[in-house]
Amino acid sequence: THRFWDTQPMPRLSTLITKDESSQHGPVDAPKTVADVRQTPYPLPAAFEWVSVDVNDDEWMQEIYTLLTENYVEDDDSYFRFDYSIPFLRWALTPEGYKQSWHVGVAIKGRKKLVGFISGIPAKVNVFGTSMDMCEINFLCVFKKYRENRLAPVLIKEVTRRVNVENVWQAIYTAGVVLPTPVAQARYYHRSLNPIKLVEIGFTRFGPKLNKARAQKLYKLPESPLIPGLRPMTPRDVPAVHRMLQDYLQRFSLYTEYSESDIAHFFLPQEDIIYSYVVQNEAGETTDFCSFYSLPSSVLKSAKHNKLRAAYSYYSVPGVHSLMDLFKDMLILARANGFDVFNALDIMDNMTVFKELKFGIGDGNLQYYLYNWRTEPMVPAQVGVVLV
Ligand code: YNC
Repeated sequence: THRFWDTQPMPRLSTLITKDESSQHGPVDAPKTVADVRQTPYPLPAAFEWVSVDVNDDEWMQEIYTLLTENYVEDDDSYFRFDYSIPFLRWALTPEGYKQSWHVGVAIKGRKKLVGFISGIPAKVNVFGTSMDMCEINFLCVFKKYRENRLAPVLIKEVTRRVNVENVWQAIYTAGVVLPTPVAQARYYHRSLNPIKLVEIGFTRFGPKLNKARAQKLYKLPESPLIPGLRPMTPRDVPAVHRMLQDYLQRFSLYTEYSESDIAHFFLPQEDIIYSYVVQNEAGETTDFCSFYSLPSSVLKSAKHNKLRAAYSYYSVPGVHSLMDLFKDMLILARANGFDVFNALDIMDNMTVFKELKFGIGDGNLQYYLYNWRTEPMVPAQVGVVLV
């Protein structure tokens, strides 16, 4: 049982396997209006207070960074912890129409010191043909010392309240843990770019038939991309990328409906944040698109290295070229940009490239959730959403 999650408007866990109640698509809760929403913040322990974090304030941004870099997601054996950079976090938290009130912090009273955080950004999400204004939830974190004190449910209830007062009633989020109730369960795959370092830091192990020299040869990549006309995306490409991505994403059961301003915000290249490329043919037409983002991890148990540079597959749209060829060029570009590993989920059509491009399966799943929306469970190939 889940003391908190059983009180929330989520389908019961049994629906994950049985599909029984799932022919009904719609909200789990009876519809409410803004007037029904609690007007005051939820109470906190006396030592703490709520803050709506101003991400344009460098000191507060540093606080979010410190909280996350010391306390955010680790692997099961604590070899690595995500190390989202400050510019990355700003990028992730400030699409057009973002709301400061959805960047929810718990601070020590009277001090610029965060002990908890959760964020929401607005997103238009399409689920089996129904388009909804939703909130995309990310970066839920509680300082290690204050764990297991039921602070997470308060953060979740408070962000829900602040989303509901804006007349938004659904949310999308992902998590490693299984809670009531995933709409899909995806898996990470990893492609070594710097196999020797990955072994040194405990990310991978050489199998029985692999040693340093063999691994280097196995994972060797060309110096520069192979697709003629592939180049970084520029502001002039925004309308074409918008069109390509929107057309492509419609084939999935779950996807984001991006505005043109979202496309500019989320895809224009920024070093160490987002890498996006288009293919332009000789007639000047933009035919294909691919992108990955940069999310390093702190290396916690190595004397030799303290950072893992990981590239994560974001959105790609094959056109004239195959997804295989686009992924191959992304591997080449990621390696050329100094990344150690290229990660991708088995969502969209990604599964089709993993074997030939020498990706290996990771451990642990990434669960996709919709808050207050009952729908049919999906296989990863139906999922068209990547959350950073
Ligand atoms: C989690 N990841 O099951 P029950 S992902 C949601 N997402 O509740 P306490 C989680 N709930 O089972 P702690 C969760 N992890 O009793 C745990 N829970 O019903 C549930 N880790 O609370 C848990 N970041 O405060 C239990 O636990 C209850 O002190 C226990 O805090 C949890 O960002 C946490 O993995 C995760 O910082 C904050 O362990 C802490 O352990 C931590 O006693 C490392 O909490 C970092 C980490 C999570 C990354 C993410 C997505 C979050 C989604 C939250 C749900 C959003 C709902 C939609 C809201 C908007 C609605 C509208 C409209």
